[in-house]
Amino acid sequence: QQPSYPPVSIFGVPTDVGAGRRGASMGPEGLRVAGLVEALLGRGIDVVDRGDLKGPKNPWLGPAGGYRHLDEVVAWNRAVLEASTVELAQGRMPVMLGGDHCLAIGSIAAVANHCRATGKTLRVLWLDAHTDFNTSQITPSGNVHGMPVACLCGIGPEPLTGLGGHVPATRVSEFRQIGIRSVDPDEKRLVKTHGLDIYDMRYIDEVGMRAAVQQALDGLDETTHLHVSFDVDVLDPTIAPGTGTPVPGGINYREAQLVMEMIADTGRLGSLDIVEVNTALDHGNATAELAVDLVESLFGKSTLMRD
Ligand code: HAR
Ligand code: MN
Ligand code: MN
Ligand code: MN
Repeated sequence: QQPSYPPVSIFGVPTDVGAGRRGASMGPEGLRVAGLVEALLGRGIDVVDRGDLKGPKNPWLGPAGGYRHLDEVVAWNRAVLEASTVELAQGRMPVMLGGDHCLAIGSIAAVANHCRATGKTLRVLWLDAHTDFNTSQITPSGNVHGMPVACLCGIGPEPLTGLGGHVPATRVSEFRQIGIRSVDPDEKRLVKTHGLDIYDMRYIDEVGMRAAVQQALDGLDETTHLHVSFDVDVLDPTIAPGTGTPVPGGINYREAQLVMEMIADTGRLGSLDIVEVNTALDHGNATAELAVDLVESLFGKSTLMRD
């Protein structure tokens, strides 16, 4: 039985203000060139590409008060929040094309507000090499793309923690993180203190991706809004080289397909970020093309059985 999907609205968020390397700002166009819209149309999805959101350019400065480009990060996230809020209110599925992962502050704050307004339960599946739970006190870089989960959980600067008007925007218990293999020393302490539910690479090696994803998706029901935040650096750099902070030992092609297929089977996907595609670092457009292939699976394409 194929799950049905709400109509999809795609936005480009061409920014790298939260990142430590330039080039994620070209990610939206890389994903379009790789055929994202056509792939969704091919899945029978009602999809509209609403074009790129607008925001400030990257001033490329060092950290100030523990953050790089905080004002610019806030401005981009306001745009993401507003666009997502409008789409969710219309019963549509916002898909945000990054751009760096700081955009998840806006996209998930919008989804959390939507859940509060409609009585839905939020589950965030965070697919990433990194926990993105840094703060200005402990960040090794000042890059805000290493902080979105902390900000959403109320730990961070007021313009970001309060972006959607409700602090904290989300509870730690609403997150499940898969593919983690790079956590900074103080960040490690913080995620343990807060009890973040993490399925790291060692766990995936030991129990397998199927069991890990089953556990991460446990407890979903018809009231659940599932948000997937897909940082392409969750993938092994040998198959996804086009990203700013590659970490060896990531998930392989079949593991990635399985995650996406298992999410599709739940029928609960309500919103999506595809982030950290850096076309300046890619081999051709391979990383965007792989992301599109995986998104097809996320929208129900499978080899034999179900489509
Ligand atoms: N933990 C490092 C830092 O905070 C690297 C964070 C990298 N984050 C992303 N998104 N690429 O996951 O600087
Ligand atoms: Mn990330
Ligand atoms: Mn990452
Ligand atoms: Mn596929």
